[in-house]
Amino acid sequence: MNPSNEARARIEAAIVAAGLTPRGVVRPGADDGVPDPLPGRPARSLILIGWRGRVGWSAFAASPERRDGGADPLDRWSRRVIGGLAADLGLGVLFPFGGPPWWPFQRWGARAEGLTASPLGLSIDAEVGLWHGWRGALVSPEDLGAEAPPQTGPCATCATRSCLVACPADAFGPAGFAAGRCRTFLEGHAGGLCRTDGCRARDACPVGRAHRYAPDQIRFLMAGYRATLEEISP
Ligand code: B12
Ligand code: SF4
Ligand code: SF4
Repeated sequence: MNPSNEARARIEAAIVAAGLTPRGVVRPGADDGVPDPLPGRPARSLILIGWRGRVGWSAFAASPERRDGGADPLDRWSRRVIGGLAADLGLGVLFPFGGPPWWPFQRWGARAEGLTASPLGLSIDAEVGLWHGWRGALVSPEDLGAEAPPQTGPCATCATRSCLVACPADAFGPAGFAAGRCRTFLEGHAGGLCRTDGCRARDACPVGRAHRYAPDQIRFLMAGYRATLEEISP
C-alpha cells in the first residue's frame, strides 16, 4: 500500500471504529477557504464523515449527550467524537453546523462521492437515496486520494417526481424551498404526520427505501429541524 492509501485507510478505520461512516475525500482549493490543519502546512485533503442510512445513528443513540437533557445533543456529540478523532490523529476538523457562515458540505459531498442535487435541495445518493447526512470533516495536510466522478443521479430519469407532490404545504416551488410555509404547516394541527413520521416529501422518494432512517432517528431529527425553523423565522 502506498503511504497516502495507508494514511487514508488508518483514518477511515478510526471513523468506522467511532460508529460513523467515511464519506469520501475532497481536495480543497483556494476557493474552499479551508484553514491549515497544522501551522505552515496547508490543507490538501478533507475526509468527510457522516451517516449513510441508519449507520451512525446507534453510536449517537447510545451516547451520554443523547440522554443528558442538554441543548444540541447531536452537535455536542459530533464535536466530542469527531473532535476527538482529529486530536488523536493530529488533523484539523470542520463541522456542518455552528454557522452562519456554514461550510458547503453538500457541494463537498458532490465532489467526494459524486452525489447529485434532488429537486428538494437535499443531495441524493444512487444507493441510499435521501437518507444520509454529514457530521463533520477531518482536514489533512497529506494527499489522501482523488475526488469521485459524478454519479448517474436518479432524479434525472425519475418519471414520477413523487417527492415534489408529496408535501401537503406546497413548500417546494419554483423559487426553491419555502421554509416559512413548511413551518406554519408543521406547527398546525394538520402537521402531525410530518412531526411523527418525518418530512412527507423526503419519505415519498422511492430510491433507497431500505435505508430509510429508524423511527426514533426521524423523530429526533424532526424535533431538531423544528427548533432550527423557529430560530431562523421566529
Ligand atoms: C441552513 C440549513 C437549513 C435551512 C435552510 C434555509 C436557510 N435559511 O438557509 C433549513 C432550516 C430550512 C434547513 C432544512 C433542512 N435541512 Co438543512 N441545512 C442547513 C445547513 C446548516 C447550511 C446550508 C447552507 O446554506 N450551506 C452553505 C452553502 C454555501 O453550502 P452548499 O454546499 O453550497 O449548499 C447549498 C447551495 O449551494 C446548494 N448547492 C450547491 N451546490 C450543490 C450541489 C449539490 C449536489 C446539492 C445537493 C446542493 C448544492 O444547496 C445548499 C443549500 O442548502 C446545512 C449544513 C451545511 N453546512 O451545508 C444543512 C443541510 C443542508 N440540511 C440537511 C437536512 C437533512 C435538512 C432537512 C431535511 C431537515 C433535517 N435537518 O432533517 C430540511 C430539508 C429542507 C429542504 N428541502 O431543503 C442536510 C442535507 C443532507 C442531504 N441529504 O443533502 C444538511 C447537509 C445537514 C447535514 N448535517 O447533513 N436546512
Ligand atoms: S422522487 Fe424522483 S425526483 Fe424526487 S428525489 Fe426521488 S428520484 Fe429524485
Ligand atoms: S416537513 Fe412536511 S410541510 Fe415541511 S417540507 Fe416536509 S412535507 Fe412539507
